[in-house]
This record gives sequence, C-alpha cells and structure tokens, in this order.
Amino acid sequence: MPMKLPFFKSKKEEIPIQTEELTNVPEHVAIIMDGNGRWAKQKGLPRIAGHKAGMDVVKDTVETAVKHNIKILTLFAFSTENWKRPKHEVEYLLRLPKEFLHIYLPDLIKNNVRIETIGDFDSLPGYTKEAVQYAKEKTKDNDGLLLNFALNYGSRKEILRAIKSMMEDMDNEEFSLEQVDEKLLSKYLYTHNVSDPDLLIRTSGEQRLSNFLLWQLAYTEFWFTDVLWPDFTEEVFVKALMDYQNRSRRYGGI
Ligand code: V07
Repeated sequence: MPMKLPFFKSKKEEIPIQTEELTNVPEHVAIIMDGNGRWAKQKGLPRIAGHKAGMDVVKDTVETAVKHNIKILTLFAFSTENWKRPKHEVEYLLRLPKEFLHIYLPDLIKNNVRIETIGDFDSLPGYTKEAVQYAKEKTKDNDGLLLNFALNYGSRKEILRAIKSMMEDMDNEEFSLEQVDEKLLSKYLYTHNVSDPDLLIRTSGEQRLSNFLLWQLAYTEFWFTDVLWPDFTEEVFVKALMDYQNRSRRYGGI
C-alpha cells in the first residue's frame, strides 16, 4: 500500500492558473495600471516603491499576454496630467522606462516583442527618449506582441493634435471637407497603425477613463478590479480574459 503523502497546498495552488488555451482572446488589450501609490502607502513605503513594484508587474503582464496570444498590449504608463505630481516623483517615473529596458529588453527581444509608444514623445526628457528610441529600433522587425506604451499621453490633446494636423492638410488641398470622416480622423491619431482595444482593464477600483483613448474605446468592453496594480497577477489577468470571453459569447448567441 502506498504511503500517504502529506497534503501541501501552496498559496499559488489555491487559484488554479488557466493552462488550457482560451478561446476568443481579445486581440488588443489596454490597461490603466492604477493603485501603485496606494499599494506603497498601505505598506508604509514611499510612493516610488509602488511604481518600482508596478514596473516588475509590467514584465509579468507582458509574459501573460504573449502566452495567451494577445496581439497588442497598450499600457498607460505616464499621462500628460502626471506632470502635476511632485518633481521628484515625475523624475522617478520618467526614469523607469530606461530601468525597465535595461533589465528586460533582452527578454522582450527573445519573446519577439515589438515596442512602440503613443503620446507626445518629443517633450519627454532626453534620458527617457534615448532609451525608448533604442528599444523601438531594436525591436522594430519583431512580429510577436506589440507592446505599446502610452507615454506622456492625453486623449483630448491627441484628438486636438489630429484635428489641427488634418486641417493643415486640408488647407494644402490634400482632401476636401466632404472627405473628412471617422476613418480619416483615425489616421491622424497616435494609434493610426493599431486596431481599437477590445478590452480595457483598470485596476485599483477606480471606474473612470482619465483621458485615456477616448476615441478608440467607443466599442470596447470595460473590466474593473479592486486589485492594486502591483498585486495584478496572471490569475487576475486570466479572469479578465475569461470574463471577456463570456461577454462576447453572449453577444454571439443573440
Ligand atoms: C512605469 C510602472 C508601471 C505602473 C505605472 C506607473 C509606473 C514600464 C515603463 C516603460 C515605459 C516605456 C518603455 C518601457 C517601459 C514605465 C513609466 C512608468 C513612465 F519603453 N513601467 N513604467 N514607464 N511604471
């Protein structure tokens, strides 16, 4: 008779990780990575410790996205409103792209990930621009996951910029007023080369858009969780993907 083994249950095993392939995975997932400051406060740490923890969760999230065959992942990393934060916090945040890439770029290249950004790139500090530009160039021919960072991004500014640029082109008689439609305006947005998100995730319990992708989210499914961004795990991500799968299954049944 075989000896009975002691029963172990690790914390990780309490929630089984989805190993079977998900069906109807969203092609494009956008995430508002909120709750880093609150996470740090709860632990009695400075806010920047939350941002650092959040950065490592970005890497895990990219791996989950690759694993489940998501094609585009757009992450809201720095908004045009974030400049209003204390100077030392802004500087810390804007050093994170370089730090992230220093640690993880080789892995991203191995995983066939292409890095892109949306937002006012030119107004970023040199140390941010140089690191990100280098990563964009290094990964430009990769055809796996498109990892799209919203950096110095604000949706109303994006739409205004698009309209101004479109009016300039109309002045130069590239097209007439009658030709201006949704499709044409879309071509002037930062997101001209990507499809609209299928799923938007926002962590940390807030249920607003905070000037993120206002035009592009017109038909997107929204998914909110109270989990703070540094606690966002594969389990939580897969739960969002499964809820998305169930929602679209219902629509399909009608
Ligand atoms: C930032 C970590 C995630 C939580 C939200 C705020 C703090 C990764 C990047 C990044 C950006 C561009 C890039 C490579 C990495 C990043 C900022 C903040 C400004 F090419 N995380 N992360 N950028 N946080």
